[in-house]
Amino acid sequence: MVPAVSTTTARACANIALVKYWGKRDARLNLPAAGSLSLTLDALVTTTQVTFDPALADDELVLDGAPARPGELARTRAFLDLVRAAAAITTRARVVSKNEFPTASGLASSASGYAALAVAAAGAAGIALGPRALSILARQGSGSAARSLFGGFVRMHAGRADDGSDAFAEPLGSPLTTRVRMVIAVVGGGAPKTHGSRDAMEHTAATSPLYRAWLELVPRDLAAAEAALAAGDLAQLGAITEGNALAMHASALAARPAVVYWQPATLAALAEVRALRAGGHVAWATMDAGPHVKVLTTADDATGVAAAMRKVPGVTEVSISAAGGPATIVAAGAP
Ligand code: 2P0
Repeated sequence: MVPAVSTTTARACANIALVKYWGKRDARLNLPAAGSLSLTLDALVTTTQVTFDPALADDELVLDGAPARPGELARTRAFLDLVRAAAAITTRARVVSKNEFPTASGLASSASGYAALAVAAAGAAGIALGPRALSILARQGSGSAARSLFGGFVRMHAGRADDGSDAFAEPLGSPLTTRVRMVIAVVGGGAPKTHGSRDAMEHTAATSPLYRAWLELVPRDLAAAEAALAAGDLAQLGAITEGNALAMHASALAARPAVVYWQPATLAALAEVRALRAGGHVAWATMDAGPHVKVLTTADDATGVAAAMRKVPGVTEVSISAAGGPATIVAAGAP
């Protein structure tokens, strides 16, 4: 039994994949076609309050101070339905979510958003779920959200079960966790992305002649990245990170019609990363479903790398993140 009105607030950090998630084996349960590996980032935080309230006729969603668009509300309602089913309740909820991201970052917030929502909604509904169950729940909101339940380096398992019970993430300890930094270079002022990642990965899987090669590559990159993490070998991890992101984009570029996220400044930023490396810095690039370039580097090198990225024409904003912690409840009880 849920109390008449029940509120929980949770926070979660976004993550950037070093070995990417790009394609699904089941769209309904949102099961990834392959595993992935990410770094949770402390500078990209979503805080979400969920209030189950019997007085509500429908779910409500406020994002960054404004009522959400119908599509966003529908996706959140479907997610809350999963939580209601697990808690055996029918009460509607008010969800108030706020992103503390660098301004105009143009960065995806579905990872931190659905991780914070999973923790807050489960808490407010009164269901006690362990980290693995929360990761499975968050995955059904957004695949990358399954990883944002955890801090530091995180491994997502594709799993094999039809019901998705083995498609969850778990943290990976590494001597590199405290040493690494991610420099995020925003290209194009954070304009809305040209292709949403959900549609683009489906289109790539359906039409790209390189998609099969991508699926064959991921397990090899995952094994090598895990070995590099265990050994504390940042050069090896960086080489895998950059190669894997470019392979993901190669598969998308080969889709018909092509999925092209790159802008001229993207190429300039990637060239700067190679130049930094040639100059003796630790700097390895990765890119997601957008034109921005993220640079894996060290605490010692981060300031110099960020300064160099700021000088790249077309780069509009640069921020530095350290490894972030796990998703947590920050407040619970009556509103
Ligand atoms: C990643 N991306 O591993 C990859 C790389 C984008 C490029 O995870 O459909 O928003 O909600 O499960 O999690 C973005 O995909 O996709 C993503 P859905 P999601 O970070």
